[in-house]
Amino acid sequence: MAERFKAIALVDFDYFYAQCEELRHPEYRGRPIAVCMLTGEGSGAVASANYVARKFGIKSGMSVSKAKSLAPDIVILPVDISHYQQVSSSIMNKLREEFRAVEQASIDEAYIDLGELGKAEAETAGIRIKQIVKEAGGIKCTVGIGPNKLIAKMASDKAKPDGLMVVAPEEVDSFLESSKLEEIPYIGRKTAEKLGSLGIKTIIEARRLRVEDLIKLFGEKKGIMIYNFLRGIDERKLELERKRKEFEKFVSLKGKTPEEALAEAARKLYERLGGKSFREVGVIVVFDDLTARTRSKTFKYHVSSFEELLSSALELLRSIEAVSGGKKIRRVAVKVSRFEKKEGSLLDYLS
Ligand code: DGT
Ligand code: CA
Ligand code: CA
Repeated sequence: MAERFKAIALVDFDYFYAQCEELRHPEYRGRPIAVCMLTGEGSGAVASANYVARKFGIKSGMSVSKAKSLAPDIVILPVDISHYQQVSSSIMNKLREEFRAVEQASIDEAYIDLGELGKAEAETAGIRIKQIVKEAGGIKCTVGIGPNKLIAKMASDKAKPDGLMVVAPEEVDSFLESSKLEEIPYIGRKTAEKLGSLGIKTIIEARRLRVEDLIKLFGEKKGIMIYNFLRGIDERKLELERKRKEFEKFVSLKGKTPEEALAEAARKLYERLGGKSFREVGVIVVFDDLTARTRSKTFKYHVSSFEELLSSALELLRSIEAVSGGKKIRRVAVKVSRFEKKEGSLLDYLS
């Protein structure tokens, strides 16, 4: 039987901004898409490109004009960060519901502590993570699993897109030996070039350097980190203690009236709050065309009753409906924030 190990997963959403756009613009599917930070008259840089665009050589950071010259047929869309944030937070919330320890590392990445597992169980957990991400946000993702954050991240980078890779402890060495120096996170191109100028081109060659040599080259902190990473050693813990500043709960209508869906969202949210009192309530309404509207209200004092939460949420919903011209509603959410300062409790991050 394969040995069990403390398994860490890194889930990374594939071509995230561009995939969010593909989902709400099915008419562009199959075409090259670049989501861009536009700065003015057609200028700007690519933030995320779908895989069709990547076949033309388009990547993040490239100028829009360069992207257009490589793929004249390309669809250029502006970054709509609040939409991607919304997709991301519904997925992250679902992951937190299912797993005990989740660290959101960026808008499209989270580390998950899976506990002690054998390789086959880790694979099953990875499939489950992909399924949750698909169900919660319609998003394809890649999951890397390893004995620490470093290996999880590298495995996910290697398995992109729509992939899953598990690297068990006994496989770490061969995994690293088949990887390029610049594939180690934080080593990057510049560091790899500096090592290259010293005749060091591979991970195996770099391992011959003493920790003192690496400290001389890169300073103490980075030098030690590189020394460890070259050997697959990474002691970084998941950062779970970051206090949540707000909680939100989305519910899809699916035959319910907006009021019913909102009441359900308020109830589920209230259950997660564990009695915490709050000063701000917000409502998010997502329409059938996937545009969204948000309204919020602030109380003079902290409140903690369900009745107050529900009645203010309903009031906010009505005020949004009053200005939405009868557009059909797809999903609603209730959120609360501005909590009373108290001793941190488990509920601050277990939700
Ligand atoms: P992937 O993971 O290779 O399938 O592709 P992405 O697009 O998900 O790339 P990733 O994971 O490196 O970054 C996640 C999101 O962060 C990406 O969708 C857009 C944003 N982003 C990444 N690189 C840049 C950049 O250079 N500029 C700007 N403005 N945004 C970026
Ligand atoms: Ca990422
Ligand atoms: Ca990504």
